[in-house]
Amino acid sequence: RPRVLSGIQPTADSFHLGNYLGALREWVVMQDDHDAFYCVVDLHAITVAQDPEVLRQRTRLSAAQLLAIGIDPDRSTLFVQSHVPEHAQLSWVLECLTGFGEAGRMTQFKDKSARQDADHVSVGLFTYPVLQAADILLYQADAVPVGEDQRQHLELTRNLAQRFNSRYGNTFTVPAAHIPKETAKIYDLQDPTSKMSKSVPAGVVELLEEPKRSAKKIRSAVTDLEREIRYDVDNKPGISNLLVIYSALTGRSIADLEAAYEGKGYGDLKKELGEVVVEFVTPFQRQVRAYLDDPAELDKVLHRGAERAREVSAETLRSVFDRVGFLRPM
Ligand code: AQP
Repeated sequence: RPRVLSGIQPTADSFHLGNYLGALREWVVMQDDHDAFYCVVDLHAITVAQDPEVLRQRTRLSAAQLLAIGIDPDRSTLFVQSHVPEHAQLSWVLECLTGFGEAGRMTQFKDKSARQDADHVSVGLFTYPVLQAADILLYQADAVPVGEDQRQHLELTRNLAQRFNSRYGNTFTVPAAHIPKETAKIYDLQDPTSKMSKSVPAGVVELLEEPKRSAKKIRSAVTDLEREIRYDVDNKPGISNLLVIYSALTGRSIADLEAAYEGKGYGDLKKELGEVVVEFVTPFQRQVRAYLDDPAELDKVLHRGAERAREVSAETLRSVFDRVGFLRPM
C-alpha cells in the first residue's frame, strides 16, 4: 500500500475549519487505502515561543481531535513528533543539503518573520520547512495531504529528496503533495481574500468553540453588496467561501446549492450554513471530551504510534547515516 504522512501543529486550543477541510478530512479518507502516518508536530510548534504546560495540553488535545474526526489508531500510525528522535536527526542532515538562499525563499517564513521583530524570529522558524521535509522523507511517504499553503514546502521536500538521491544514491521516495481541489484554501470569514488562519483569529471557525459562536461568526461573515448567491471567487469571494464550506460539509455540489438558494437572501444562506456547522461540531466536541476524559488511554495510543513510527524511521535514518559516511557505532 502506498504510504501517506502528514502533521499538524499543537499551537492552538482548537483546530479550525481550514485545517479540517484543507487537510484533516483527507487524512481520514486516505487511511482506507494507504499505510498512514499522522503526527502532532510539537517540534515545529516551538519555532515560536510556547508555554510548556500549555504545549503539553495542546498536544494531547490535538491527538484527541484527530481521533474524534476519525483517525483510527488501529489502521493509522498516530504519534507525537518529539517521541521519535529521528525527525530532528534527519533534519540536521537535510539542513546541510539546503541552500541558505533556497530556505530564504520560503514565503511562509517571509510572512511569519515579517510579523515579528528580528530578535524574536528564531533560526528554527527559518529551518522549519527542512524539518518538515525530514518528517515526510523518514517514512518514504508517497503522498502528503496538505492545504494549498504547504505547496511550496512540499516542493522543497521533493528537491531535497532528489538532491540526496542523486548525491548519495537512491534513498528517499520523492513524495507528491495531495492538495484537495475545492477546499485547498478556506478563507477568513472577515477577510475572504486571506487564508483562514489561527494567527488572525477574527474570522476563524474553531472546531472546539461554543457552536453558537461559530454560527454567529458565519452570520456575520463579510460578503458583498449584491444579492445573488453565486460561486464567483474574483467578484464574490465571501459568498464563494461560504458555498465551498457548505458544499464540503454536506456533500452537496456548489451548483446544487446555487440552485437551491436562487431567489433567497444572504441571510438565509448564512443561517443555514450556521446550522450545518453546529451539526458538524456538536458530535465532534462530544467525542473530543470523551478522549480527554481518559488521558492514560490517549497516551497509550500515542506510545504505540511512536513505537511503530520508530521502526520505520530508524531504518531510513540508518541508511541515510551510512550513505553520508557516518561511522556506525559499536
Ligand atoms: N485556511 C486553510 N485552508 C486550507 N487548509 C489549511 N490549513 C491551514 N489553514 C488552512 C492546513 O492545515 C494543516 C495543518 O496546518 P498547520 O499545523 O501548519 O497549521 P497552520 O498552518 O499553522 O494553521 P494556520 O491557522 O494556518 O496557522 P498559522 O496562522 O500559524 O499559519 C496544513 O496541511 C495546512 O495546509
